[in-house]
Amino acid sequence: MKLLNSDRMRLVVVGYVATLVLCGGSAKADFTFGEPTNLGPTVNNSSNDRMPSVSTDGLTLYFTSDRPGGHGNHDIWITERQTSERNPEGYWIEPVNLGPAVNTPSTDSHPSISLDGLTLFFASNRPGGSGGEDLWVTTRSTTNEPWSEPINLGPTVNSSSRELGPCISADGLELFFHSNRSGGQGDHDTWVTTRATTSDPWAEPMNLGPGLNGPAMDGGPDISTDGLMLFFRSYGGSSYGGADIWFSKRATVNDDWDMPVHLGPPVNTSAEDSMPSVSADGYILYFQSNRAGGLGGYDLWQAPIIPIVDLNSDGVVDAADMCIIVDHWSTDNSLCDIGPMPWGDGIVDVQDLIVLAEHLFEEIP
Ligand SMILES: [Ca+2]
Ligand SMILES: [Ca+2]
Ligand SMILES: [Ca+2]
Ligand SMILES: [Ca+2]
Repeated sequence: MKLLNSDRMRLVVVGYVATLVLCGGSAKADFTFGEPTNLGPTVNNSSNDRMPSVSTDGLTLYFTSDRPGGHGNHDIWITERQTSERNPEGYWIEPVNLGPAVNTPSTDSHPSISLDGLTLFFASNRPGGSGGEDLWVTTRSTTNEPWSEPINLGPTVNSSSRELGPCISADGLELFFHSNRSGGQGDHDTWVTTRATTSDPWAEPMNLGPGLNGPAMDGGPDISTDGLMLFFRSYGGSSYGGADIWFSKRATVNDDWDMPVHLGPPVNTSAEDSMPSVSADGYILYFQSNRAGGLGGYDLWQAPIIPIVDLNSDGVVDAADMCIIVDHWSTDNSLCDIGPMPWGDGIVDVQDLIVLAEHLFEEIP
C-alpha cells in the first residue's frame, strides 16, 4: 500500500506531535494504515457480522453475527485458516457457530480470546446475570477441548446496567469493557477491572476517565499485546460520522492513558467504523463497518498497519535507512523505533532492523 506523500507526511507529523505532546518523551514509532479490505463473502454475509477477536496465532477469528443457523438473536461464530500469511483476501473458511455451550437464544456477543486461546470472555443478556448485558467467561483445558459452561463474572464487575465489549490483556490481569453504568462521563464509557493474578477475583471496575471517555458513546476497547496501546471506538470527538476508531498510548501499564488520537482515513469514514481488534503480531487491524462495498449490514474488515520505514524520506527503503538505525543504536529515537510492530518498544535494536528488512527496496512515492 502506497500513500500519497502529502497524506504520509501528514500522518508522520500527527504521529510525531502526538508522541511528543502526549507521551512525555517516551517516544514510539510512527505507523500508517493501508486501505481497508472486506474479509469477503466466505466470512461476511448480508447479516450483521461484527466484533472481531483474532487468536494469537492469527488462525482463528471469533466474531458476532445474527446470521441464520444460530441459537437465536446474536451468536458467537468462528472462522479458521491454515496460514496467517498476510494476504488481504485471507484464507478464511466458512464460519461455524460456537455451539450451544456458549450461545443461547439471548444475545451472545463481543468475544475476546485470551493469549493462550483457553479463555473466552464475551457479553450476554442470558438469564442468570445482574441485568441487561453482563460479562461472562468460558474456558477449556486445551484448544482441542470443548468450551465449558459459561460463568457470569459476578456483581463486582457486572451491574444492572449494560456491560459489553470485554477485551482481556495479554497477561490476563486487565479486563477492559464498556458500560453505561453510573459514575461515567455519559452514555457508554470504557472501564477496566484488574486482578493481581489470574487466580484472584476481579476488582471494582474503574472508569478510564474524561480523557478517553466523553458524553457520547465510547467503548469497544482493544488492548495491544504489549499492553501499551488501547484502540477503541467513539461516537464523540471529531467523528467523521457515526462511530470512529481512536487509540491512546501509555508509557507503562502503571501510567495514565494519553489523550486519544483519531485514526483518520482510510480506516475511519462517514459510515460506522467500530470494534477494533489488532492482531497479536501488530500487522493487521480488524474492525467492523457498514461502509459501502460490503455484503450488507455490518461486515468485518481489515486494514494493514504499515510502519514508516523510509527514515530519510528519499522515496526508497535502502541501506541509507539502515545506517540511520545503526546511528541511533541503543537509543530511544522514535523515528527508528519501528519494531516490534507496530509501535516499537522504546529502544533501537535488531527488532527495528528486522521490520526495515521486510520493506527493503520498496519505493515510497
Ligand atoms: Ca444467541
Ligand atoms: Ca449488566
Ligand atoms: Ca461516554
Ligand atoms: Ca454483513
